[in-house]
Amino acid sequence: MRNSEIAAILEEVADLLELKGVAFKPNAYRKAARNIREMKQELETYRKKEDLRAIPGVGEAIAKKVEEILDTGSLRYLDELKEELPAGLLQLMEVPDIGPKTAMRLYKELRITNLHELKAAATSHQIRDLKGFGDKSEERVLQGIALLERRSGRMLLGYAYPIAERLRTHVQGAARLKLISLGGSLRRMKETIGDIDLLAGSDDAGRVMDAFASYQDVEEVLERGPTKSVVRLKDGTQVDLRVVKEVEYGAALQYFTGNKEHNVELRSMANDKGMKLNEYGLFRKDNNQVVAREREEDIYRELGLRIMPPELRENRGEIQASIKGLLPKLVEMEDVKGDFHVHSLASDGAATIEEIAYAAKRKGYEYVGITDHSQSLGVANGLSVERLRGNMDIARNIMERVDGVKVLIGAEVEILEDGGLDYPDKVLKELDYVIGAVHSKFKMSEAEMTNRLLAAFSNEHMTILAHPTGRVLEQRGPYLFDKERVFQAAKEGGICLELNAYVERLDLSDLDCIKAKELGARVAIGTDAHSLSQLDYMLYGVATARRGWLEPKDVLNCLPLSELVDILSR
Ligand code: DGT
Ligand code: CA
Ligand code: CA
Repeated sequence: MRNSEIAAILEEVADLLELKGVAFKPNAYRKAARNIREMKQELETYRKKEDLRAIPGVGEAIAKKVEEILDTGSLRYLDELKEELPAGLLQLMEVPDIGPKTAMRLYKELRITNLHELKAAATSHQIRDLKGFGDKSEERVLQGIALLERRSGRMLLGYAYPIAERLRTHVQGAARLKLISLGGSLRRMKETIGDIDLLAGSDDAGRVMDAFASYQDVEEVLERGPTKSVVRLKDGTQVDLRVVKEVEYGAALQYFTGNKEHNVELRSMANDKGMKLNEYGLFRKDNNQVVAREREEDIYRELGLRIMPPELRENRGEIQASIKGLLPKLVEMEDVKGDFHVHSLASDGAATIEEIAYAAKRKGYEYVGITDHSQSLGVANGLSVERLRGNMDIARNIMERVDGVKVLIGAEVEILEDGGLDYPDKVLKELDYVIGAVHSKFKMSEAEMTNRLLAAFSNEHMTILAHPTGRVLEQRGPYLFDKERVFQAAKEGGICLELNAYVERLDLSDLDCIKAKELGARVAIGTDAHSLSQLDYMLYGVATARRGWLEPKDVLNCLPLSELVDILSR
C-alpha cells in the first residue's frame, strides 16, 4: 500500500462522515490524510522504526485504522460507513465537482439519492435553481455524469427506456412512420443497455434521417448515412438509428433485436432446413428466393417456430419451448392489480399517502401498499412505533374518503443482524403485511446471511422479502447467501420474494425469477417508489419478470384484492 492509497481511504472516510453530518471528525481524517500523503517515506517502512502517532494529525484512533489498512489492505470502518448510506449517494460524489456538502444538499433539497435522479433533475433544470448553483454548474453536472457513464459503459434500463421512447415517438410523428421500433437489448428490456438501437422501415430513408437529426435533444449528429445515423443527445447518450426498406422490416427487426446467441441458433435452424437467414430476410439456399422478410412472425413461422416476446430471446430455452408449443404466457402490465412497495412522506418518500392512493387509483390498481422504513433505519427517517401508528391512522382515514382503491398498511422492516425484525411482534401484527429488508451488515459470511434470512422467515408476520439479493446495478454486487435454501424456505413458509422494480435494483433479476419459479416461490413486484412518478417503475419490474419467464400465476400482484387477504395474513 502506498501512502497515497492510504490517504485516499482516509479521505473517503472523511467524505462519508461529512455526508452523515458528523462534526469535527472529517477534518481530523483529512488532516491525517494530507500529512500522510506528503510524507517522504512510505508508511510501510516508517512504522518499522517509528510510532505512527508521531505523524502530525495521527492520534490513537487514526493510527489504529492506518495499521489495519497496512495489515489487511482495507478498513472495516469504511465498509460499515458505506453500508449505512444509500449506495447511490456515494455515487453522486464520484461526479467531478460534487463533494459531500453538495451531495447532502441535493439529497435534502431535491431528494436526489442516485445518479439517475441527479441526471433527471439536471435535465429538467432543477439544479440551476438551487441557491449557489447556476446554468454553468448544471451543465458541468451533466458532463460529469456522461463521463461516469462512459466509464462504466452501460446505462440502466429505467434510464435509457424513456429517453428512447420519447425519441422513437418523435421520429414516428415527424417522419409519419408506421414501422419503427426499439431494437437490441432495449427491446429485450435487459437490465442494462450498452447502446440505444432504433429501427425504422421506410422507403424514404432521407426523411427519417431528417426527423431523427431534428429532435430537440440532439446535441450532435455523429454519423449520417443512407441506412444508418448516429447522434449524441445533450445528456451524452448515444443513439443508433437504422432505416431499412419496408419489405425488409421484419427480418431487420428480428436480426437487430437479438440477442446474438438467439440469432445464431435461428441461423443454424435455417441452415438445416436448406435456407439462410440474415438481416435482409429468410431465403432459399438453392435459388435465393425470398421465403419471409416483411413481418417478424413470418420468419419464425417459416422456421417452424411460434414467435416469442423479445424479453425471452436470450437463448435460454425459448427456442425449444417454442418448437414444443410450450412458451409461457408472460405476465403483462394489464395483469398488475397493485403495487406492494411505496414510501410516503413519513419516511423518505416525497408524496402523502393520499396522493399515493389517488395515483394508484389513476393507474387502475385495486390496491397499493404503503411501506415506510422502520425505526432503526435512521438515514431514511425510519418510523418509531409511535409515528408508525400515527401513519396507520392517517391511512385508515384516507381509506374512508378515497374509494375504488384499497390502501394496504405495511412497512419495510429492517431485518436485524440476528434475523430479528425491527418492530415488536405486537406492532407487526397490526400491519396488513410486512416486507422484511436487509439494509445493513452486507458483508456477513454466506452461512451467517443465510441464517439471518431464515431467522427472519420464522417470524409469522413476515410476508415479503425485499430486494432479496441486495445488489445495486453498476454499484454493488449481491450479498452472499444460499439462494436455493432461502428460496426453498420462502416457498415452504408462504413468503413472497420481492421483485424490486426500482431502476437501480431490479432485484430479483431475470435469472433469479427463473430460479424462484423453479423452486415454487411466489414473486411480489414492488416499485419501491419514493415519489409518484416512480410508481411508473412497475414497467421495469414487469419486464424483468417477463425476462424471468413469469406468468400471472407466479406473481402476487396479479391477484385481485379478494384473493390477496389470505395470503397476506398467511
Ligand atoms: P447491448 O447494446 O450491449 O446492450 O446489447 P445488444 O443486444 O443491443 O447488442 P448490439 O447493440 O451490439 O446489437 C444489436 C443486435 O444486433 C443484437 O442484439 C443482435 C444483433 N447482432 C449484433 N451483432 C451480431 C452478430 O455478430 N451476429 C448476429 N447474429 N447478430 C448480431
Ligand atoms: Ca444495443
Ligand atoms: Ca447497437
